[in-house]
Amino acid sequence: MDRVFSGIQPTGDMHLGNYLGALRNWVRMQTQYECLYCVVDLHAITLWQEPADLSKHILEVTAGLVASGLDPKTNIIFNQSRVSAHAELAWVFNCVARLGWLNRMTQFKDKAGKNRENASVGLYAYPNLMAADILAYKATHVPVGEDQKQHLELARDIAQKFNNDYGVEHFPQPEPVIQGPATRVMSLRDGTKKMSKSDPSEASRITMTDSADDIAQKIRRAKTDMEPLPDSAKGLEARPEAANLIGIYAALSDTSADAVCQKFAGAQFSAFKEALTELAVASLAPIGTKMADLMKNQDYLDEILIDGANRARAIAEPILAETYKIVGLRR
Ligand code: AQP
Repeated sequence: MDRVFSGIQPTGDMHLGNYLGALRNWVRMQTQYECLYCVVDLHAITLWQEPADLSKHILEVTAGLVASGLDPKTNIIFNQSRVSAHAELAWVFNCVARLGWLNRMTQFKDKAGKNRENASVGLYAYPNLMAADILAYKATHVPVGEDQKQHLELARDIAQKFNNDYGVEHFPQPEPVIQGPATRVMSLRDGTKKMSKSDPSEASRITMTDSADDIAQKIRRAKTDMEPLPDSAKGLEARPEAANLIGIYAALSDTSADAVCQKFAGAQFSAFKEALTELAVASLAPIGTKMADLMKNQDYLDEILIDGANRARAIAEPILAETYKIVGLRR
């Protein structure tokens, strides 16, 4: 049976990259698949999180998922630390994955930076936990942004090595689902850097709780070049900031970058930015308002996470038990 798993870290304010790269696809998939959407709080602590901020962000992200249109009754929405199968299976995978595989992970290199010796072991082993997140449910489809493609490939390698080592067909090969014209939304301040929750510059990202004024100001200040807009997407080559803004417009209006270029061919950025602001506010403001409403009822958000975790556990525990048996940890 087809099953979807995907996760989001409660490391800060959810942004337009999370929305276009992941969330919008999650909402679309909820009618076609059995879906598990996880607030991956164990992943979050691979980098330092202030405890009070972390617990607030877990609820905010939960509110963001529901406000974006995910139904907590039909989908399983929960936070990772409530289901111990994730951590338990991750340990098994720590013993399956090879050091050489993890050494190739670009996200570790980016996040550890120059001070690699001082990075947490958790940050290094992050992809093994991600493989466990997916395979604890034998998920077949994983909707993610472009930045997670390499980790998904590693999850496939782990599933295959486990099956080969033990001579079983236990874990499926999960398929990445990377869809839409904005699978990698870039920073508004630097078109070569991914839009990210942890970028120190607030101006680099549009968050899902930004007011209409904030959105307008951030788009107005977004870095661009001096050329007018081209008449086709080909003209965006070597213009990363222009390509990013056109990609965002295309994703928000459900069209292609080519169609957006045709519409604004020859226009100056000032006019295009006004149109983009209008579109971004129309898409995000209702979600932001709903999130704020949901945050007023934190008991309800806790109930969603507890109920989701109970349902997730019911799927993961038999799969973990079977895994332990295959490995020889149980008779
Ligand atoms: N800029 C992006 N463009 C498209 N998709 C993106 N995603 C993240 N950034 C972009 C996708 O959103 C989902 C959840 O991501 P995450 O929060 O688990 O982790 P991340 O990829 O590390 O996101 P951030 O915002 O950059 O967080 P920090 O700063 O904490 O590392 C994933 O599917 C991701 O692909």
